Formats: sequence, C-alpha cells, structure tokens
Amino acid sequence: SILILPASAQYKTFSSVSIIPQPQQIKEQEGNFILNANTRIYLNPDQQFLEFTAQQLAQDIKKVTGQQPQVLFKNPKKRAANYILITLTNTPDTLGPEGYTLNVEPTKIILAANQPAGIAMGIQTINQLLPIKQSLAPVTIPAVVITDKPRYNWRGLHLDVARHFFPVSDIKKYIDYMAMHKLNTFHWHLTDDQGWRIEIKKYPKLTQVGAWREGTLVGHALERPQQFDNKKYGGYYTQDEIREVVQYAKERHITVVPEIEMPGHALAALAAYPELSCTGGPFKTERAWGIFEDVFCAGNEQTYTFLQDVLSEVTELFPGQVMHIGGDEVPKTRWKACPKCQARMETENLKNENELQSYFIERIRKFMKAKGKRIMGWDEILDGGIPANALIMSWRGTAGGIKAAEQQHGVVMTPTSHLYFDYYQGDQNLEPLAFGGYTPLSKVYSFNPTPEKLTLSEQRFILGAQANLWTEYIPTFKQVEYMLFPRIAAAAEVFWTNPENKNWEDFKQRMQPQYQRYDVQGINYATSAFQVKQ
Ligand code: TNX
Repeated sequence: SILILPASAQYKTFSSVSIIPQPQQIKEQEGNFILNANTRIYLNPDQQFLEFTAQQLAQDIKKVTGQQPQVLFKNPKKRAANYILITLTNTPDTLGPEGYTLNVEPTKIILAANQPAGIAMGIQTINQLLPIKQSLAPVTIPAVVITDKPRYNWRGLHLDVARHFFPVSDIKKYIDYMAMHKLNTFHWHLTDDQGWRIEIKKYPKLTQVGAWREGTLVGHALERPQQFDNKKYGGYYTQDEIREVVQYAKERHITVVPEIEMPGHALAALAAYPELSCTGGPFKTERAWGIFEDVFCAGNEQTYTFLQDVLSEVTELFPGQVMHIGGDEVPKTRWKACPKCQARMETENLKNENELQSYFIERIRKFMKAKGKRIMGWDEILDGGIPANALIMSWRGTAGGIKAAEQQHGVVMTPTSHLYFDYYQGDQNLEPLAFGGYTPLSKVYSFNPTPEKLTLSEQRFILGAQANLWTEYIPTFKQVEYMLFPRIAAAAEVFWTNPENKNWEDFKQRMQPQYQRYDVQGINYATSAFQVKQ
C-alpha cells in the first residue's frame, strides 16, 4: 500500500538560505538586514529603466511586511541608512547578461548586475531570502554574499495551447512561474491539429474555423472505442492579446518563441483552407489526439504563399530572434500519392519524401532568414539534411541533439526521457490520467543537457534545455500547475546550476520552503514525490 503524506508533514527545519536554482556561490555571513518602515529601495538617477523590476521587489516585500518600500532615484550622498540599492555596475563582465551579485549586510543590500536581466534574476533570489509569510516578527534577510550566473542561455518552458486553450490571464501566471524559477524562454505552441490559436488578419478562417472543434476526446487516445464529449471547444488570441503577452514576458526578461507547426499537425489550418492539402478535403478540426495523415501539401505553391503570409504576420508580433516551425511527426502517405508532390520531387531532383520535407523547410528557412529570423524545428528536420543555421530541438531523446551539435546546429535539449511534463510523475494508479511515460522529480533533476560524448567545441552548440508541457490530457489550468510543480523547480536547477553545485538530497531540503511558498500562492503542486511505498 502507498501512504501519501501531505506536503506539510514533510516540512523540516531548513537552513535560512535555501535558494532554487542553487546559485554559483553563496557565502553566509553573520547577522541580518532588518526590513522596517524606513527601508527604501534606491536606484541611480540615470537608471530609470530598472524601475519596473524595483517596483516588483517593493510589492514582494509588501507581501511579507505589510508595507511597500518607496522606490527612489538618489545619488550616493543622499541615501539614508537601511536601504536596498539596485545598480547596473561593478560586476565582473564574466557574469554575463543574466548574472548578478547580491550583498546583504546588516545596514544595506546591494544588488548589482551588468544588464537589467541580471537584476531581475537577483530579485528572484532576494524573494527566496524573504520570509515565506507575513508575521508579527521583525522581517529579516540573512546576511549573505552571492555571486551567480546561469549555466545555459536557453532555459525554456513550453506550453501547448492547441490541445487545450488557456486564456491570457493563465498565460501570464505561467510566465510568472517561469520568472520565479529564472527561466527565460517561453515556447508557445500555438497551432496543431486540434486548434489554431493565433489571429491572422489575412486568413480569418484560421480562427473562425480552425480555432474550434466539435468535441474533445474523453479518456485515453489508445482506448477503444474512442468517446467524445461533443461540446464545441476552442478559443484563440487576438493579435492585441499576443502583443500584451509578449510585453508582459519582456518586462520579466522572458523571450517568447512562437511555434507555427508545419508541414504536419496542420488539420486545424486545413479545416479552414482545405485547398492547402494534397487531397482537397474537406476536413474538420481534430477531436482526438495523435498523428494524422493529412498535412500541408509540399507540391502546392499556394502552401508556401500561405505560410509565408502567416509567418510575416507572426514575425511582426514577436520581436525575438527565433521562429519555431515545428517539423515533427510528418506522415508521408499523402505526399507519396500526390501528383503535385511527385512532380515537385522530379523538378527539384529529390530522391524521397524526406528530401521533399527538407526542401519544404529550407524554403521557409530562407524566407525567415530574409526577415532576420532563425528557424528552429523538432529534430525530425535533420532527417533529409538542413543548413547549419537552423536550430534543433531534440525531443526524441538526446541523439538528435548530439547529431545536430556535431553538424554545428545550435541545440536545445528537451528529451521525452527527462523533460516531458505531460508524462506521469508518480504511480500511474494514483495520478490523474496523463499521456503515459514516467518522469518523476528525481529523474528530471538527474538530467545533464550537455552530453559528455561531444567534444568541447561541439558542446558549445548546446544552447540549453527546455521542459515541454503538451496538454492533450490537461484541460484546466489547475492541472497545468499540477503537472508543472514541483518538476519546474528541478528543471530550473538543471538549466541554471553548474553540475558541481547540484545535489539531489540538498535540493530536496531546499524545496521545503519552496513548497510553503507554493502553498501561500495557492499553487496546485503535486505531492507525488512524497509518496512512500510501504
Ligand atoms: C509528441 S514532441 C509530439 C506532440 C505530442 C507529444 C506528447 C513533439 C514534437 N510532438 O505532438 O503532444 O508527443 O507527449
């Protein structure tokens, strides 16, 4: 039998300094900084651009003291004692754009960084030094000297809003959760067979038709017979909403990478514009989960015009450098039977349908390059060959990522084995229905994104790693939280902390106050990691 202990029963005493992800260097000092009614947050008068981040800290402090410190622009001489100074100076260049130093002394706190992003990271650290809850006791921050910077530049989290749709308010929470864990790249999976979720002005049917389906699968996709709830389901983001999310993320130093899937996972688009398929349709926005044979027709010139128009609008909305174009799970059945595709293969001298897929992706890559963007695709885009400046997301294990790094592609590691948060995190009999697989907290924590078999120069192509949350079996945002927490914390430490500073036992200890923070915030985290087999 299995005993499930409530998280609270697991709380133990913990060191006053428990930070996740673990910083590069922490030196605990004697004494405390005491926050009081006179505590001010100072910025240099020429660093107004830090005000937003400083105000965030002021609000966080208010949550535990009841009083919101004033944020003031003051030169050094005008600063009264008991302050927090936030400044863009005095850090070694080696700390990079997201590194920071934090000095907590009894009379002042100094947070310094090279770039505003480093300040934002440091503020997350201060947050974890604050008490968890408001209380009558004086609010103190333990004296400490921290020097910190991330191991990887790409610390990603993905969300599939096609299988289930989440409104802007949820997406903002998701971004807040990322910021709390020092993640910096939000991969927004906006289109798939079951829904097209982004308004495109030139093709209104994408959202009039493609954003809606006539029901949703009930139960697991492998069960027979499949059953559907027959309720109209859907939703989409207007371009104004997209801009709002991108701005919200930017303020938190998070880049949004949109994904527009091609040539597969395209049924929602084909339901709206069936002339872009090989057979002409008709199609419906899909209600079940899986891999479907109808994909964008690679022999049809209209397909390229359509996708380029779509990508032009999308590019305008997302200022980031990277455009994810999908490329995974493309059955070649329709292309094999399609005269236009076969003719295209002949004129372009392509030996097989994999090469036709490469031709397809290559046209899109060139188009995006002219717009100043790099494309990224799932590791299948390597199959028929692809120029080095395409970035690769390695999901079918790490083999694709290794091959890609050897070919000098930038790589983000996101293997199903360790970073698929739609997989079970505990005993299947106790967990809510999920995709399958088994990715408990300890497994996530054990991942090393940089394969040791790569040479040092090849290792430089590993840009980082990312956890993915596919939502076939995740209909509500509460369930999103359940699948995300606490695995997001383990992933954050994998992405941020150098291997020599990682330690599973120590991580579990440092998680104890984190669970309490999740409780205070009302986050629906899983306690699967506490299940004890008897
Ligand atoms: C594979 S990961 C897919 C998705 C599914 C996921 C479920 C990837 C590039 N494709 O379409 O949602 O498995 O784990």
